[in-house]
Amino acid sequence: MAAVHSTESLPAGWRRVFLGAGESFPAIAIDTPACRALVALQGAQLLTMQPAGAAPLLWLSPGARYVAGKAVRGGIPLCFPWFGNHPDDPALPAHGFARNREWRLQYAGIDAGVAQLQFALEDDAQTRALWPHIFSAEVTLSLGAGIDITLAVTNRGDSTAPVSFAFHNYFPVVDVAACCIEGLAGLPFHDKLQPDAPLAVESVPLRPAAEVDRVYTGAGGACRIVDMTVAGPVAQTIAVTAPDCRNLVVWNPWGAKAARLGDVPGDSWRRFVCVEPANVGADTILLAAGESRRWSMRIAHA
Ligand code: TA6
Repeated sequence: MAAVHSTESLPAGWRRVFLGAGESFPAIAIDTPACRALVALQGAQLLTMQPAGAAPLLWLSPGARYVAGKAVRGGIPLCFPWFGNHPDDPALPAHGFARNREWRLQYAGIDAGVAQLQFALEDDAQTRALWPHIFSAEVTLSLGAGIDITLAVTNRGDSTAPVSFAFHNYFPVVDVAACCIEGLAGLPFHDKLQPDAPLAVESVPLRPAAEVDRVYTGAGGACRIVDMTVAGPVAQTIAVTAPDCRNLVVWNPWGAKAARLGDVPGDSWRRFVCVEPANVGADTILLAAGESRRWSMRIAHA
């Protein structure tokens, strides 16, 4: 694949843009007959994506901040190489460093009408200080009628590397209190809001009615977010499939916690629900020296 390092190398109609007050947060604005999207180089993070003639597939906070090294609230933040608090030091950044580092754009092009982008990240002194492993990672995005994303990681060190990750998706809903997440019934879950509680088992489609922060296990990697408030014969439904992921994390901070986040203004917390295919906790991946693994996810209107 040809390396792409400058605006001139982007396909016609795509633009290199800079986000935020300081105009210093580089991103790529994608415009094709199939979709429009915005991808930040930091975190190789897909921020927005709207298929032609359809509703957006992702939510981006109206209060999102574009500051180098700080996570952006919305789209698909990539939590890697750990999920949640750092396994050894909770004072270190939550959810790993991948979403806070600028990735190198390796390729940008269009194949059969589908936008293709590939980003790369390798270890350096900063990452090794946080996670003492030598690695290379690639994120590949295919954007057409839906979103296909793949994370590929190679352990280039000589010791086993523990990897936990999540595709921390923010999905748009009219009102989180009137949406339904299907595909979780029968799955055990850990409720992070009741850390000492034993695993519970989901019995029905989840309809959030208060702050929710749950890690489901044994997920078959498929679920649907049904926006029950969308008028019309069929509520808007977004289907998520990620067969390589054994966990699904569901999160919404609700009003009180959202107010403390600082980048979810007003009642915008009502407009999203996070449903995150992941491999975390007991499903952390032990990547052997020299081993490569990849995990994929598809998001589309059902
Ligand atoms: O995925 C759920 C979660 O782990 C929640 O506990 C909450 O912390 C959320 O991620 C957002 O984390 P962030 O660091 O992006 O604010």
